[in-house]
Formats: sequence, C-alpha cells, structure tokens
Amino acid sequence: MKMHSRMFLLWSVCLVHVESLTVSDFYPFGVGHGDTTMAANDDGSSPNISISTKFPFFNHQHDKLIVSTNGAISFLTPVSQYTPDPFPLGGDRRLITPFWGDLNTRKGGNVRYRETTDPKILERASTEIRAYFPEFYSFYSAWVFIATWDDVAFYGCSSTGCLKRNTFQAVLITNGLHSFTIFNYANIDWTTGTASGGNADTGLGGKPAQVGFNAGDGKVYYVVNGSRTADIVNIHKMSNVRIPGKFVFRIDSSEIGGGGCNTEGNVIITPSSGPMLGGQHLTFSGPCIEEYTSFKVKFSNTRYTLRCEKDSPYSFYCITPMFDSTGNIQVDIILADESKTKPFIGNYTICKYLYQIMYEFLY
Ligand SMILES: [Ca+2]
Repeated sequence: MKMHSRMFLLWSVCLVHVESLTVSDFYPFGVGHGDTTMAANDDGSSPNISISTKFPFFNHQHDKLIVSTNGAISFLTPVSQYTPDPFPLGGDRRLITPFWGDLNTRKGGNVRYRETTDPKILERASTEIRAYFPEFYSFYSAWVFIATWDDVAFYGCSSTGCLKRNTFQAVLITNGLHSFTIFNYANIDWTTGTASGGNADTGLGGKPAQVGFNAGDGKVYYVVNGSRTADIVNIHKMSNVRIPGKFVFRIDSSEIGGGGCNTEGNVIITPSSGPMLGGQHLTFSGPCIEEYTSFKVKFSNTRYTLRCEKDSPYSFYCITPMFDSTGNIQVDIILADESKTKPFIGNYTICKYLYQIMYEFLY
C-alpha cells in the first residue's frame, strides 16, 4: 500500500494498562440533556444538521454536519459505507471518525447528538483544551457539539455477538477560529461487522474499524495508530493525552495535532516574550514531564539556573528573573529525576516596555 506520507502523522500512542473511561466521564448525553436520538438503523445518517457557529476543519469553515450511525461525522456528504477504506479518501468525504465500522442500532444501542452553548459545557471544554494544549492557555470555547454512540451492536451479530457493545463519544469544540475534537471511549468490545469479514460471535477479524480524520481530497488525513488492525479493539486503553480512553486533537488546519506531550522536540514557552524587569509567569509545555521530578530553566543571558514548579500533567512554570539585555535568547531546559536528565531548548524574547522606558527616564 502506497502511503501519501506528507500529512501522515502517526501519533505514538501511550499504551497504559489501567481502566478506561466510564460513561460518567463522558460529556453528559441522553434525552434528558436535550440530545436528538436517531431512529434504529443500519448504515443510516442524520439529516444535514445546521450548526449555529462556523466550524473550522482542515482549513475550511462548515455550517452543517452529518452524524453517521457507522461511527463518523461528515461535513460535505453522508457516509453510509460500512467497511472503512484506508485514509486518505477523496470524493468529498471530509470525516471525523471516532470509530468508523459497521454499527447497527437495530441490534442494540443508540446514536445521539446535540449542539450546545450551555455555559457549564463550554467551561468544561475550555478547561480541557487549556490543559492539553498549554499554548492555548486563554482558549474559550464558544460552541460544542456532542455525538455519542451509546452501547451499539455490530452488523451481523449472532445472539452472543449482539451482547458485545461499543460506547464512544466525539466532542467538537471551537471558538470560531481554532477547533478541537475529543474522542472518549468507554467499552470497546468489537471491531468489525460480518459484511466486513468479522466473526458473528466476536465482532473481531476481517477489516477492523478506523479512527482518524480525512480531508476528502484524497491527500490530507490523520489516522490513529492501530486503525484497521486487530489492535483497535484496545483503543479504550490507549490515549494521546495519557488518560486511557481519551484522545484530543486540534483539527482546524491541514495538520492534525495531538494534545499531550513528546519525548523529543519542542518546548513551547507561553507567553513567548516578556519584560526586562521579569516577574512574568511562564508556562513550559511539550515534553512528557510526568517522568521527571526536577524542572530547571536557564536563560542564556543570565548566570543562574531557575528551579521551576510543575503545574499540570503537561506543563511546569517559572517566574522570569530580571534581565539586563533585550532580544531573542535561547532557553535551556533540564528535566531530571534521580536516574536521568534530559535537555530541551526553547526560545524567548525579552522586550523593553513603555513603562520601563518611563521608569528609566524618571530615575
Ligand atoms: Ca452499519
């Protein structure tokens, strides 16, 4: 199989053997929360759902979306296909697929959805995005769409196979400019309907489900590790934010970005500039800091090293010292514990602010 690798970002999944989410960890769903419930069907879709905020996805704005019973949300055209062909796909199939496979609510379960601007939901979404993407420390969600595939059976299930159910949720979040998706997984028992080669008793084998994003131009896409393999049955134990059963992505641009951390690479310093006088609260994010107990930062134009404090599973902070020069400087970051140290490098710009110029003028 020839892959278009330019946009193929295979996230290295943190596989953690602890319990996954339960539905109580999901965004609230159900008729009592104002959800629309789709009639029992196989391969069906909702009507076009007009949404009250433009939703950015893959560099396009969308004012409608469609929820598919087969574990997908589409933006341009409905999806009735039950066997997931490998991304990238063309034909205007602009898709968010939390679990694209052959679901069948005639054999059990429900598909429910709603858009919401409930302040409690918006606050929860804002808090989650700020935690997983510290560079979005001032993100405020303006709109959320919640789609939940609750306790759904697979196509072709036998009497025992129909007892196997999958429960998962896609949460779409935007402030109108940036957009994010959270995938939540509770129980995942099966991967494949019988029309895709799956076993009627187990729902396994054949061509398993696919998790990811597809722009619909045949080129740009993102696929979660394990998709279309037997391993996807474990997605409720996997994560890209170190919470088993939860995946979080930024999806407004052509490069889908995962939340969470990296073991190599960038340190994001937020804000990226500040005053000579110091005293600024700087957040450092990017590295997988859970492994470390000591966080030290040295600005290249100062002589001493600062000790910093952890403030979330993804970030630590320091208060900037007083600087004696302005401009772009290198920041050396040393993460350590008893047995190992790991260097990272970031960049920071020291600025001269008007009040400092006034201070110097007066004194
Ligand atoms: Ca189906």
